[in-house]
Amino acid sequence: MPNPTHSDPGGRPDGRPRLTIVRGDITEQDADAVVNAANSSLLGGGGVDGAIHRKGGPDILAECRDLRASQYGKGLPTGRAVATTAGRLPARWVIHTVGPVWAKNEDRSELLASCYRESLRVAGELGARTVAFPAVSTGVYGWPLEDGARIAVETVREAETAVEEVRFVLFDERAYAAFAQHVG
Ligand code: AR6
Repeated sequence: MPNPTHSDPGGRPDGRPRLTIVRGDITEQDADAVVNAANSSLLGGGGVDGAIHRKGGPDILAECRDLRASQYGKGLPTGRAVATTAGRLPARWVIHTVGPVWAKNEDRSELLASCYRESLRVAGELGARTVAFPAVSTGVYGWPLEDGARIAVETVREAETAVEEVRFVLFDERAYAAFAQHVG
């Protein structure tokens, strides 16, 4: 019988990514791909999006404009993800995903889960082995942190992907604590 550790050099016999959490800045992550909490215009904004474009430089925005012109004239739909190169960031790619805006009277959890699933799908297509995620939708888009952390971890944990490591990069202690409840 083949030894499973030989057929799975990444050490993932169950086909699930390893989950880690760190406190830090997504723009400083040494990962193959970093995920951007973008908006559907793909033209930048505040929070993670602003930081990525500021530190990554103009090439990222130029690629986003090309994507708009070629495929997403009406905007990238919520829950979807698309990749560009990463400009001056240490990563190779930026995967832009559009989280849902929190709505008190409507359950949009599936759209938030879709951001994580779709980002991992795109990462897998690119051949990325390590992917760093921010806590999508929990800033400007108002998603309650504890719930956002639960959805993020559950979704990634259930994902079948060739990605070997998923790193959640949390900007502050509160976000780190919310994710720590689910990872570990
Ligand atoms: N590294 C890691 N996490 C960060 C960083 C950083 N550099 N900066 C902020 N966070 P947000 P959203 C945390 O607002 O809620 C933009 O304008 C932050 O504390 O970046 O999905 C876009 O253009 C929060 O926990 O994304 C959209 O219009 C989390 O990252 C809109 O904001 C997400 O906060 C998207 O809103």
